[in-house]
Amino acid sequence: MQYWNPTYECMSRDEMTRVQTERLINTVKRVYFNVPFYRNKMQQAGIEPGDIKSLEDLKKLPFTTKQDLRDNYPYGLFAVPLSEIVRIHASSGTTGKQTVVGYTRKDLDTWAEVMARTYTNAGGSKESVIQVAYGYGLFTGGLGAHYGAERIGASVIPISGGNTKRQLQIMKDFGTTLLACTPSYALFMAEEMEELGIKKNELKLRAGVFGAEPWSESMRKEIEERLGILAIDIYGLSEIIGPGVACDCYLKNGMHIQEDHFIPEIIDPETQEVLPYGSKGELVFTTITKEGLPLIRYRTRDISTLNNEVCGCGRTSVRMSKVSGRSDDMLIIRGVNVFPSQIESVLLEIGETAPHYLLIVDRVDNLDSLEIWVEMTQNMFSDEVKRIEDLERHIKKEIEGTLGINAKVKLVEPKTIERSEGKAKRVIDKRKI
Ligand code: DLL
Repeated sequence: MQYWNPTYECMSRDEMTRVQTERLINTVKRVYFNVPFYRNKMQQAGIEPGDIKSLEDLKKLPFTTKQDLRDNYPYGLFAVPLSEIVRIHASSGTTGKQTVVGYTRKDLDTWAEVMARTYTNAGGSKESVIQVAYGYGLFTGGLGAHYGAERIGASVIPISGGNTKRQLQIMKDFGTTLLACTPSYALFMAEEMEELGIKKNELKLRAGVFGAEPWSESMRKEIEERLGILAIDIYGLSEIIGPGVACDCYLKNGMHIQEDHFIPEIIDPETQEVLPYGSKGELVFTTITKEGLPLIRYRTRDISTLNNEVCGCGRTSVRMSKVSGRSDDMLIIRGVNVFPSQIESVLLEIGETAPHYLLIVDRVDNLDSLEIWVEMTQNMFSDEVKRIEDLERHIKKEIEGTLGINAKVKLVEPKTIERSEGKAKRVIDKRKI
């Protein structure tokens, strides 16, 4: 089957505008009456729900940011009572506070629907055997990919991330046809495969849906060649629903946005002005069917461009280009979102080092690595080696406990880290993706 839901995926622009307008009007009413945060924001901007009559009016509405979610942690932006929420996920935020998202039963249904479209785009069907190697847990990757795979009737292998040898053994023995994981993990699997002497023609793998982190066209080519598959890019973020907000079709010419659920805009991140199709800028989404956590004009911080030309695959949805960067300093390390400020607050909390640090991110053997350089104080510099090593271990453990990432910590001599007169350079990203 080529489409999962042709009614919506191939809808005419006029019809889509009608659907979006009706859903937008309802969403605005719902947040105004159910979420004090939105009511206050709209009142401050002098807007009432009745002012929103068309898609053109969207730009009158104020933006929502990750900070707003943090300020209303954990449930303050939910538009339904907690008794209606059937699932909670979370993704990392600064200073240890997670961004918490909640789903009603209908939201889970919507999520499975958009993920079903994603798999269908990748050639998946009820005949597929889908290995879900995204992490299961608070991260939306695992369970999001899981329920979408069940929705299309595929046989799902909920293996989660890690244990690569076992992944490959299962892939071979269980006849996996479709792999869902981060692109860097896919490449790592390809490498392990070669090391273990498994040939790609011994596998039944046909396609992969890869996302949760930025990756380039050259990385796509490499994955496709080494695994002998079609590699589909899948985009999403927890705040909007999780994976499935947009995905490639087999033409791989921009990701189709599931516009009957999410309205995209591109803005200039500095002036916040809405930019025309084709311009590069920050992606903004408004959810128009979500019940638990509807978000109005959510600033994703992801840099992309929108294309409204009808695709050769027949889908009429607006497409987004591969994410080319971020308009903030968030890093994605092995699929975990990390803000330098989170690391800074762990260091400050421990308080035994100087307040100068540098994060060195690299990709070794197709896996991201993080090294943290922290300056010692003058006093400590003269300390014995054992005490320094103990502190390195302590910092490493704290970082792992708070952020869930494995980092190499190196205490360096005072004044090693370059000082800056303007914005401090905290990150050296050596990854070539
Ligand atoms: O990463 C959801 C997801 C899971 C998407 C599995 C795709 C596959 P968060 O943890 O909230 O959610 O992180 C969202 O990850 O704002 C982007 O910066 C980045 N991101 C997600 N998909 C892509 C992609 C999930 N295909 C943040 N390309 C987003 C580039 C991506 N960046």
